[in-house]
Amino acid sequence: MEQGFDVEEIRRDFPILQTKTRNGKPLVYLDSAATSQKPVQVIGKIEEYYRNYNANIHRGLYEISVRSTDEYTGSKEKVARLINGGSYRNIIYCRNTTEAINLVALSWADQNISQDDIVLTTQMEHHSNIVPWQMLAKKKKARVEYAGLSKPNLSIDMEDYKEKLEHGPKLVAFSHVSNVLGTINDAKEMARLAHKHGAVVLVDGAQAVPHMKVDMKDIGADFYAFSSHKMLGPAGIGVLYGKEPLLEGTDPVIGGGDMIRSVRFDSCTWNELPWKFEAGTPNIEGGIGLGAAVDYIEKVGIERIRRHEIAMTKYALSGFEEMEGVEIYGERLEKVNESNKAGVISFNIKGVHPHDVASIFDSEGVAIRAGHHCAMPLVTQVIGEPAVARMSFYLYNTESDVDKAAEAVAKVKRMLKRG
Ligand code: C6P
Repeated sequence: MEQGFDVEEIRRDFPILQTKTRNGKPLVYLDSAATSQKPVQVIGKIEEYYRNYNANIHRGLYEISVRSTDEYTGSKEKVARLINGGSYRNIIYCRNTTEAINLVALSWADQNISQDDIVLTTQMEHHSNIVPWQMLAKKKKARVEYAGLSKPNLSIDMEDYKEKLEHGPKLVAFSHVSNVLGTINDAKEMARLAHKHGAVVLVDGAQAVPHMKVDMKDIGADFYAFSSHKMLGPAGIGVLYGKEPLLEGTDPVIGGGDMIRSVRFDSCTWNELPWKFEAGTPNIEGGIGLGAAVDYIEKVGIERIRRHEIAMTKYALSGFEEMEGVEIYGERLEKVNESNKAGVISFNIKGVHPHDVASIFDSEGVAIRAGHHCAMPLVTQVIGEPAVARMSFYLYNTESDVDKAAEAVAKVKRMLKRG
């Protein structure tokens, strides 16, 4: 493996990876696209907060409140640094990617999109980048359009994307990395083209930031959303990055404590960025835990994580593509490279429902996800299956994990394969 990247040493930081499943098998965790495991450094940071400086932020002049405020704001500085996204002022904390996208839908989009306007998205989106736009379109009598995918590799059909841009969308919203196919989209080029047509650009980076170098200045997105729980941090905290002029020009949608500068009986004024979008007491330990997750990722090195995952992905594809009766969706091994495929592989075993596949994997201690992966239009209408099985990798996975998955496929075939 990569020089300076000792997976065994990394695995020792993740207590859950030392555990066994109920039938005594070592846990093989291949579902990091759903949520990642957490290292002791993150768990410990949250405990440190509760043990030593648990206090509300922005509200106390006493020592532990100043400390919690500093740690919380400091975590935003770390997030901003990780994504080259300016400062804490550009980083709004919400619950997750879903809430971050909905925040844009309910604020900027609600305030700027009107009847007959178009929101352009793609056919590979997670529901959280489809449903908010459908809801908005219904309310505003606007329209949602979808850029199609090219076959057979199911990457975004750039010709179709360009053609749909000619319709003049007000907002273009697409995922950086597909949670089903692992496809890495050329976010920079897609944002450049959208901007050329005068659209505002939102990128769903839920599957990108945990796994690869993501640079806001380079990509140029106006809004970018991701979740802490997929990047070694705690659940219940997510990030909306926004460019300052857009955030400044947008009114908040949730009113209450901390989001105001002054309140009178007849009016109020907003607090400065990012606080005007964070009404009420936030998820303080979540923010602080996310900061520790960023520290961990930076210590290992995001480029090294990427190289480890692409090696794992190629290793898995080389085995799975050879298996009789196994169909894989997305880019094939011969075309896979560091810039087009993340560590996500969806597949089906001919004649077997993916839920049965996942159950048999589970009996071997191998955790994978099966279903529509909250991307129902992609799975049912584009791939044309009711569900798919999916394995996904992170920095703590090994070739031995992939071997266990391959053994589980053999077991599925022995037990269930019909025809
Ligand atoms: N995908 C998966 O198993 P939340 O749940 O808000 O943290 O993230 C939503 C989300 C948005 N976009 C993409 C591309 C995603 O992959 C996800 C979450 C998980 O694939 C849970 S459904």
